Amino acid sequence: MQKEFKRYTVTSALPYANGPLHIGHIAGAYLPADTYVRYLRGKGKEVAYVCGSDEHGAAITLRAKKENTTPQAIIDKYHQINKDTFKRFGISFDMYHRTSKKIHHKTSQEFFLNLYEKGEFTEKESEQFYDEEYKQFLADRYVTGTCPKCSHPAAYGDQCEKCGTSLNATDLINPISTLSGKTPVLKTTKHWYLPLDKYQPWLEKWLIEGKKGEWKSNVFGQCSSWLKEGLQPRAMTRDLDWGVDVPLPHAEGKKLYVWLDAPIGYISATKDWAKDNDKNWEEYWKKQDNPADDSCLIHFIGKDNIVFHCIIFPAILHAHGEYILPENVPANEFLNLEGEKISTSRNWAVWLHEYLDEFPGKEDELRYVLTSIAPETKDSEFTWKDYQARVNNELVAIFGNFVNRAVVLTHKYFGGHLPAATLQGEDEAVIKELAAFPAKIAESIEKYRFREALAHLMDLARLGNKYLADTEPWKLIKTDEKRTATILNVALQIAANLSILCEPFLPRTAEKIATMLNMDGEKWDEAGSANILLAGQNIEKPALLFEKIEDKLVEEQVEKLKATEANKPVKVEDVEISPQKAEVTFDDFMKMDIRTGTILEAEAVPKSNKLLKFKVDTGVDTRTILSGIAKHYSPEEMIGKQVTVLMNLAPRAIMGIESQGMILMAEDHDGKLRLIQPNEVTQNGMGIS
Ligand code: B3M
Ligand code: ZN
Repeated sequence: MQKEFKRYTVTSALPYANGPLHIGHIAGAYLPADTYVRYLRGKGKEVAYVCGSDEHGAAITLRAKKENTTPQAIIDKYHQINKDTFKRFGISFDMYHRTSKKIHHKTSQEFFLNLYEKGEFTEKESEQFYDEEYKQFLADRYVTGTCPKCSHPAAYGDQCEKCGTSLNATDLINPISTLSGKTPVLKTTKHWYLPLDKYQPWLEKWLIEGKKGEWKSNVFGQCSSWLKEGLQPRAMTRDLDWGVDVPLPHAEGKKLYVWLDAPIGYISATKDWAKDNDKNWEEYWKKQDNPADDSCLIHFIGKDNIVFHCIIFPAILHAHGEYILPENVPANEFLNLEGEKISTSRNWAVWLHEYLDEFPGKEDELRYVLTSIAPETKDSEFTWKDYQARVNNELVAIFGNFVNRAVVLTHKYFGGHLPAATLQGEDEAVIKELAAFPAKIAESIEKYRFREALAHLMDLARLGNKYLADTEPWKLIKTDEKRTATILNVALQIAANLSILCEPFLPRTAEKIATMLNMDGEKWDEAGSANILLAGQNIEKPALLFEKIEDKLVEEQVEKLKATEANKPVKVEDVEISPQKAEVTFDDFMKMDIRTGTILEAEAVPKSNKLLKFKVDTGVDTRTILSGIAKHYSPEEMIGKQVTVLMNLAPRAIMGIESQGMILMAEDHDGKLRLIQPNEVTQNGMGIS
């Protein structure tokens, strides 16, 4: 059962001001939130929808280093770009704040002091990684290494983005400094820790008992697995020169952990919004005397932020005591692009500001497609072909076509005045169906099922189209003007409903229809009725809602994507390149027996979609080797290829077959495998060193 709230505090993850926004960001944390708050506002609820730039942390300082400039220059540049881009796209934040603002520094310091004075932190000296060359302690993104949980080789010092686990830097295996590329040393330093282990029982009760069946299963599942493993204390301070100062004496050079200050950024943003809008920020964040007056707090985020919003920030809010806790955290999974992961460093992305420049006036088309394919329960994929198909076959052919026909025919037969209706059975049946739509769409939105909600909306347009197709007013006009009048009245009432109900999803389209139909600013609760428009009122000339997307336009986009990727030199500091592994000695290396060999036979391994089985002539013998490359090479194309073989790898059985060595491959950062072959064909069994 959905609880009723009169006031909502809705947040979208604060994007780091270290780069522009791409469609993956938008589909994850912004578009669903915007849809949700537009719906709430349509329902007449009080809403504060806040967001802003996250301007602290290694994401900013490392970017500044890469662009050879200052953190301040980076945040100023990207804050402005992202703020403008959101606005152009129609994301309707009440406040787009920034964490560099004074009020934010003050708010997060007060929060820290509140917990400090209550004795909630544990002060502890411990050994932390230190880069001797850069004379800097390393935590978070300053250090990468192998994840102790899932063995991902490029986990960060605070989190593994592959398995989502939150880490302490010293948990990493084979740590490497992002600054110097060297193995860090350990050095003693003092920090203030939040004893998450102490909050574990409380979190279990609040989250596991309280949110089961209510939160999305992808979110709940991640949280319960972390809780099962047991939470560890987590440092809330860092040795850095960029961020919010730790507000304690003798804490020079110490800053608040970015994941402490950033979520408090939601509160700072609300304070600034309230100040300018004659509101009381505390109503939006603090527990009220009567719990029924509490606000409903909802965090929209991407899946990599789950631990911070579902475990750490709630623990902080709870430790403070005066604050409400999130009702829900409807995190989305990731959006892929044209078969590959979106990658900022490789420029494999559709940048929102570029889309807006290149597809002027087509904001709603992108909103439509991104909501239709939203990664709500699992990763999903954007392709330009699919974008084109959805716009052409759904928005143009169904939605736009229906509204356009109703308006055009009204002009043609009734001079642009809404004709009066005399309802019959078939009209009443359609009106009855219409009446069910607002609740159906609302229910899906309230469950954060935006794809489903949008599908219902399209069904309403389909209903309108079917009604016109069944009644054929263009034929009827010749014999029965009165009946035609009724049909166009009902059709335009459906169009008016579409305007109200599509507003959360397609705000510009909603406005266009409302203008065409001379609507009166009707809101959600007025939808479902066939009496929105009044007989006799003016209907404006038809304005085209959507245009067909031509092949050329999407082909150009695919070309652009491929071209930028091919031209892009791979940079070592790009985060997706796994860092250098721990040093080995010459003797270690010489232990490996690597030789040239030729594939004699190749076949797929039954029941495996990864493995190929090879017979390899290694110059010394013919042996069986299994290799997990079936997704990258077919057995046929492997036969006759000369390869490089690690000969003395201990044999091991995979799916009941013994593999006696390893064929060497290069793996790019997206997991594509390529054979390592000698430059020219040589004998088999040649040693490689
Ligand atoms: N700045 C976004 C990210 O992890 C991060 C979100 C903060 S929300 C308080 O990419
Ligand atoms: Zn991991």
